[in-house]
Amino acid sequence: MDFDGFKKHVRDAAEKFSQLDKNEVVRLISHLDADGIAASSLMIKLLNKENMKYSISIVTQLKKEVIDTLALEPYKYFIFTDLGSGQLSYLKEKLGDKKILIFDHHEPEAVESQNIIHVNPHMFGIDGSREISGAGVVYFFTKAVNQDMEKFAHIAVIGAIGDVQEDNGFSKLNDEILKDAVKHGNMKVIQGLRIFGAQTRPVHKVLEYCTTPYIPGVTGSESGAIQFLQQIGINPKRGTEWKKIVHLDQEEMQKLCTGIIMKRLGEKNPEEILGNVYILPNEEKESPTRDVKEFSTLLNACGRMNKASLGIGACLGDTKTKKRAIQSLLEYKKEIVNAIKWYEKNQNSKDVIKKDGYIIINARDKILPTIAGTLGSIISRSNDIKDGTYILSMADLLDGTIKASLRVAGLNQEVDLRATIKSITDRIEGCEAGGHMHAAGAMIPVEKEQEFIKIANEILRKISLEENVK
Ligand SMILES: [Mn+2]
Repeated sequence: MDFDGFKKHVRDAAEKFSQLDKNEVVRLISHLDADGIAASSLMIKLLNKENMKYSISIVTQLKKEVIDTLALEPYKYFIFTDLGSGQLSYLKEKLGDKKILIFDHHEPEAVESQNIIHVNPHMFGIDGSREISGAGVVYFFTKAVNQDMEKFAHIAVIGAIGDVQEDNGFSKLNDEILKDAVKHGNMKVIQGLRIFGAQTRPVHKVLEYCTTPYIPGVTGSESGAIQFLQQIGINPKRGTEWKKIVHLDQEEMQKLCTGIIMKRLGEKNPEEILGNVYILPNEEKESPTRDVKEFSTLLNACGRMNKASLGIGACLGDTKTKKRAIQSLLEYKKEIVNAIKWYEKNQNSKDVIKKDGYIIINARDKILPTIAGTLGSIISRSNDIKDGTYILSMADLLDGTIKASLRVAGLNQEVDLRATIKSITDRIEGCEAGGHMHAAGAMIPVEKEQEFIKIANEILRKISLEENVK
């Protein structure tokens, strides 16, 4: 891993950026997830500082059609953040006469990119899936242009956590960013319970929903969680209200940590639940923007509710926008509840194929396409689903394509979901597959819907039969 080479490359890119004509409007395109929103926020901050104007779009995927549309636009400068490296050749083909800047951490396409300012850790043997996020790449670049950007390092940490790059600490590049954030007083790392929702959810709910790590007898059971709290001597309520983790005093916190570890004694690393917790100390207490993990969830929700701009505003610290972003988090949760209700009501209809070993759900326009994967994940965690069951969920996008997501039930399943969904899409023309081992997805032209379901049926049946034999 050539960290020095990467840094030098970043400085070169900054140098070239400084030579751009400040009177040109920059066209900025970023990815829809938390990291992409964080990345674009940092870029916007820099463009503001440099007195440059911009026009921004946030997209789920940099599909060919998106690039085709961009090619028709009058802009001279195009900046891509948290995406673009995988589309180098098509970008060159369509936007070849424009100035292109790409700041990404996804595996790049293996083509020459001389005319493109392309910054990607993979070019220096640095693993972009673990070592640095899209927001992190943008952070190093913006800091090289303007040292003052160091004050916004915490935004890059939110991006890295959104992309699940934290594993009870960070590796080199992300760690450097974290140190900058701490130095400027915008982030605090404390030792505590590494479970989601400490600032915002009742303690018993946090425990009930805690799947990583798993707490035997508590995870998945509300009554189990309440009983557990009573057993270890914690009153789950204060007055008429449920207590949150942030309400616990030191003694209660100690009881809770010990209690969870005791419950987990039979598991691999019973103490895994303790460790680094990342706090944004300048954010209000009990707000979903105080805990970095919750903040990244907030950004994700904004993106999925088609309100990425609110997420950007929240990153940039605009108080009013932050309130609206939190509002869309609530709407997002409502959409998820609606999706679950739809599934429960329709699970025996023709829209759901339920077989031994797999479930195929075609929600069409009944659920938000951006939460099809989330619905699949929730179903995969429900108690009445056997471990190893595949869940394929589909919903219609507005542009004549269908978004499909593949998940599998049970923790530690040794499966490669990306390979599985690819084996389906490879047999159908015009389909694109993506994702990784534990969560994968595909885009299918609407006219191939039935063909996709038929082949998915075949392949998932075959895989589940093979796994039953093992
Ligand atoms: Mn990313």
